Amino acid sequence: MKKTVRAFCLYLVLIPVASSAQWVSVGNVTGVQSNPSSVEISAAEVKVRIDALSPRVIRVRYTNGTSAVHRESFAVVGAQSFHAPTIQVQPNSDAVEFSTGVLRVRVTKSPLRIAFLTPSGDTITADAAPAAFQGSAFRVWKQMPIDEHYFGLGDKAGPIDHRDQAFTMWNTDAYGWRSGTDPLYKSIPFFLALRAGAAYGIFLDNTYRSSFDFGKASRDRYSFGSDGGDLDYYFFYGPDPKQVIADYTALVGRTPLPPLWSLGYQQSRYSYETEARVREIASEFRSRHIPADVIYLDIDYESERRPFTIDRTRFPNFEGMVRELGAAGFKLIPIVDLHLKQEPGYKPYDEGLAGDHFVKNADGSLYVGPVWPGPSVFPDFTRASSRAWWGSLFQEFSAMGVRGIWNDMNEPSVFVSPDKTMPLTVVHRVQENGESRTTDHREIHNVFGMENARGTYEGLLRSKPDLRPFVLTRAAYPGSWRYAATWTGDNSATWEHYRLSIPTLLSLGVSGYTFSGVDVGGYAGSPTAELLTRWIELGVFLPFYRNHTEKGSRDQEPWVHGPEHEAIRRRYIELRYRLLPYIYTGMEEASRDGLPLMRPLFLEYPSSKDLVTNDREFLFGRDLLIAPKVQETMDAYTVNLPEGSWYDFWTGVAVPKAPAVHVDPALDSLPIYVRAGAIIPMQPVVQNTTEVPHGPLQLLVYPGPDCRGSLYLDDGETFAYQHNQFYRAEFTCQSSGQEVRVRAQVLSSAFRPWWTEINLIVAGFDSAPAGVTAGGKIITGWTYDQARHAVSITVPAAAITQELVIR
Ligand code: MIG
Repeated sequence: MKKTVRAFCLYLVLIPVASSAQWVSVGNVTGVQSNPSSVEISAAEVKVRIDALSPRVIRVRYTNGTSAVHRESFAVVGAQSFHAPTIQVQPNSDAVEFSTGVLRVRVTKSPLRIAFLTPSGDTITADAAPAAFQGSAFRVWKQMPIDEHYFGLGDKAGPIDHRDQAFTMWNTDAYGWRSGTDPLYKSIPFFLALRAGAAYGIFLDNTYRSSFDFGKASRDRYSFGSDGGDLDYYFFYGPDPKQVIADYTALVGRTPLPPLWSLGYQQSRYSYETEARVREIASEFRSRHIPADVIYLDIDYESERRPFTIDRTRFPNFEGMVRELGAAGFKLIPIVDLHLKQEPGYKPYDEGLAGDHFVKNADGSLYVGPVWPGPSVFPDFTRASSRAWWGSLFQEFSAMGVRGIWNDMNEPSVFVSPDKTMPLTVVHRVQENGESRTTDHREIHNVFGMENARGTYEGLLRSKPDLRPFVLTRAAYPGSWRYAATWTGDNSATWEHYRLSIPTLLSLGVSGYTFSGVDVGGYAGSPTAELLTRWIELGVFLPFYRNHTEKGSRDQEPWVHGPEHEAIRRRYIELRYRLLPYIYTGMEEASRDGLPLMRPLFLEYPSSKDLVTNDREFLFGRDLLIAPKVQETMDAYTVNLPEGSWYDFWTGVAVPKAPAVHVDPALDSLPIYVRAGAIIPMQPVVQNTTEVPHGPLQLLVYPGPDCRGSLYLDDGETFAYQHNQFYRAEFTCQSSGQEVRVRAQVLSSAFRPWWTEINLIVAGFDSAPAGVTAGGKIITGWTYDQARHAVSITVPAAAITQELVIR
């Protein structure tokens, strides 16, 4: 006991929040029990269980008297996808140790500290001090080498490298947020650490208010902890950062393949207030030939802001509007908030009350909080039966042809100060897989929005089981992407926010959130013409591409600043549609490997020291590098191209090597580079995704090392792809001297693609080639483009598997 007290004195210095209550360190190891793939270690104050889920994924759980009960996780869905290794635990006098073959886990005995090591004994990461508890709170400290960088944690707005900063996880409606505002809308307690090219990750599976400190409180240690719940974390070893994200998303789930239309351009505002206005917006897009797939309806379509109602004076023929705009290739996505007006006679309220579906106060009375409709009640989304009831409320919309729903305000946001959410004492019922219990808002707050989106997703799926649902959520916890895409809430129409789009979405991507975007153009305030144009350009390369703005701001549709800006914006939105084969293929890959479409450079080039913290540039998929101008007053700037060769996307010509690429992009030019070795599929422009592209599929071949590309296609909206109804092809190229060979392999052709011809455009020819053969036979009809250094050949779709040789 004496020792524990001494340890406590040490921690009091380290923890500024420590009040009079005592932090109790875990103490010394007193017993060890080994199992086939886990070890249970007893110490003075706790038990620690360490499970090897796979050779590179380790789960660490502490149990102490007051805090941990190890409840079922809201996030973890894929623990069974790993193969647990058999381990041999080697206890010796000062440590307990085992190896998984890929890494070693060493638990020092006096006091209990955990280290993860490489097989050769180098430290990957190690406790800097024993974990400690204070009532229901806990904290873990780990060593922080000076060259280690930290990424992830969800929608944290600021530099992608979180070093020297501290963060809180508490879902918060943060209108007016800016760089450094914390917490924000989402709580993703996962981070990836990178040092000298090697990565590991840690996911703290804890829904309570948690915090992460990467060297703000102390220079040589980082720490994480929570106010309550279990000290239960997962350690993922790379060393490839992609491996870390792949394993983490195998555990907590990945983004399902979204409907193709949800990758198109989307237009929103708070609010398009009448049916006539919605139709007008739709016909503007079509008559101006600006492609678009989705229009959003914000809260003013509702009657008295009551979810699931329609204001019939302003939307007299809502059903007809959905149908007619549907025929014109538009999906309408209504917002449906989770707060239901407390009003007898309002069906969702009456039904929910009768079914006992609402969150209650500790004394058993109904919890009522003020939001848009006035005094409101809230479905108890963690209760499976209440979630199912909520889902059933979407049947009417679904029957009208509504394919997507927007869930806002689900932090949950309540109009009370200062907390802007429910009291921590409200009672939630958790009902899952036969387990049934009650808990309070401290545990449920951070998963409330996820379970709200889940209810919506499952409801849409139940009413139209053949169609992939689309849900947009604002609040999130790990796993939310299984149900919904997300956006970063109420940003502002400023250059700062335009720039922040990049690090914020890169952080989300590293955190597992692939399908995410920002309000293009900015929500609060109104952008200048230049800012909106540049933002629409950048939006082409954000996974979720939606323009949205607040009430009272100026109109923000692509045409509002006159023909010159409109023409540029149209060209970029067209580029988005031309890139859909690449984008859709990328989302299909993400559904299988969990890697984000929008990637920080370090994900592909972990060993390039000078790229580690770069968050002005990013990769879109593996092969496109986007380097926007991020400051209004910036002149020429340097683009940091990673190792290897790169082509300029616009000119098609290889970028001269070093010293550096300087650009000063004019209003109509977003710097885009293509990795030498990429094969990018593109399609002809369409006005929306229901239109069949007219013309050949294009394959842009950029010869270089490791030359490959792939293409995935299906019907774009049903689940038939799960029964092999898809098309998949893989392409490779080989180059030597003035000779390039392109090969294709069709892996599945069960779904019949739209093209009958394929146009290959092969870059990198400084002069016209002598000839082209396909399958050994000389073909004619190819052309050489001097300016682009490119050879263009169009072949019948069926000939794609013949080897093409250009020399
Ligand atoms: O309190 O529905 O972030 O996108 O337009 C504001 C109105 C509520 C906040 C969302 C925003 C939406 C707005 N909502």
